[in-house]
Amino acid sequence: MTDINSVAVIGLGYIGLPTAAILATNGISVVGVDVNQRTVDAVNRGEVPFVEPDLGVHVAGAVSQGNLRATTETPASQAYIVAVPTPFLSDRSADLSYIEAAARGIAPQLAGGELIILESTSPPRATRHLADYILGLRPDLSLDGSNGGPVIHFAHCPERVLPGRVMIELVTNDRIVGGITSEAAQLAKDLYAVFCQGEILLTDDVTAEMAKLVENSYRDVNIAFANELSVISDKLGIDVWELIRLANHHPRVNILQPGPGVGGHCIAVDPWFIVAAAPGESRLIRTAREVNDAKPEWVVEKVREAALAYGKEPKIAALGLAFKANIDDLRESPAIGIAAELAEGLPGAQLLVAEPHVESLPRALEGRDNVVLTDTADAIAQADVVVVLVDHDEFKGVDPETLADKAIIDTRGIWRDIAFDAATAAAKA
Ligand code: SAJ
Repeated sequence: MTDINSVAVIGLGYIGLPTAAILATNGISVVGVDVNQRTVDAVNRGEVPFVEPDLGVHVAGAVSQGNLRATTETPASQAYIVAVPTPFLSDRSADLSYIEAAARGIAPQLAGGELIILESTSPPRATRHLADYILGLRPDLSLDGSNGGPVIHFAHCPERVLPGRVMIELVTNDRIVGGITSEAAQLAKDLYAVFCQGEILLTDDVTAEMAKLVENSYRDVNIAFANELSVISDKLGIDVWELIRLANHHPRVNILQPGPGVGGHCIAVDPWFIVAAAPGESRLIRTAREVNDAKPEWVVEKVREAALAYGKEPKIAALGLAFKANIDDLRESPAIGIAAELAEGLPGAQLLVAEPHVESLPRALEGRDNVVLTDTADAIAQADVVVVLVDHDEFKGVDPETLADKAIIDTRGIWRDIAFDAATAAAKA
């Protein structure tokens, strides 16, 4: 049982807002804080400023119950959850300026006894940096009472929810809670137990920070393995999807799926925080990042080869812009870079982009004479070359007959059977 009944959540983005809403619907009095007035206004109307299944119902319910409100000013509270962005800087180390800005809002409100939880994905020792920063602003406070003043508790509790399943995974996932002190870890555990039905595992702050980074690096390294296999298979003239399917019949082998590269704001970013913390030792993690980052260029080359076979003015259908299937999230999506490079680097080429989850082209593609956003059937009908960049369900349902006579570059393996049938038919003819 927690004694905390008021929480301020700093940062109302993809993680902060769901966390604020789930605490509020479980009876905690929550104030959400964001620098963006439009986000604050939307939340106060009970609305959600981005797409995430079931979040709208939670926010609307919590606001109408009176347990959730939003503001631009950090209020006094018994606990603070910091869920602000930690992008990387040009040298790929983490930019902690948003965490520091949150700390400047919290520091004047502290009276002693409060719990401050960092949820943002963070490089090793970021929680200590946050603690040092706040205690630097408030030398009357301390971690352990050693200066005779009141104590403040600091913990790291990384989020691990999958976009698209956030409201389910917030409740069902296990959580790692790392405290600078064991008392801080226990206080944070008791607070998360208000809504979390998974196991809540206690550790120290730096191990918790690394656990989050390691989870995403594990995935990055394994996707890099699949991407490397796809390039090797192409060279050897074999089907990588069949290769992986067969190898995965082994009881201890589970290879992931290749794609056009790795997107999203987590897996393509977090491994760099480990590399920055231990550059000489992070050889595999760095190489995996490089392999995945090189994949879009390889795809561009494949499309270029196919397009050049059609003469000077090829029409290319690019299917999908999102960073993964069935979502509208374009952040760090390799598909956008590939489409932009095709539009720019192939003289005379026309690009027909189909992305059923967006209504307009992103900035990297808009305003170009040779790029149009259209529907899937039209893009395919007009194209000489079709490149699949995202495995949206809509693309899986395409009529194979509409693909006859087109060159197909399927980076997600969704049309394996179509390609196989076409090859069989050609062999029989
Ligand atoms: N991808 C592949 N092949 C695969 C699996 C994924 O190419 O076999 C690509 C996807 O197409 C996408 C990228 O990887 O471009 C990332 O997609 P994802 O679904 O694997 O992960 P994210 O980025 O949506 O969410 C991850 C999750 N982390 C792990 O699964 C270890 C999530 O649990 C984290 O909370 C989230 O990062 C985060 O916020 O850190």
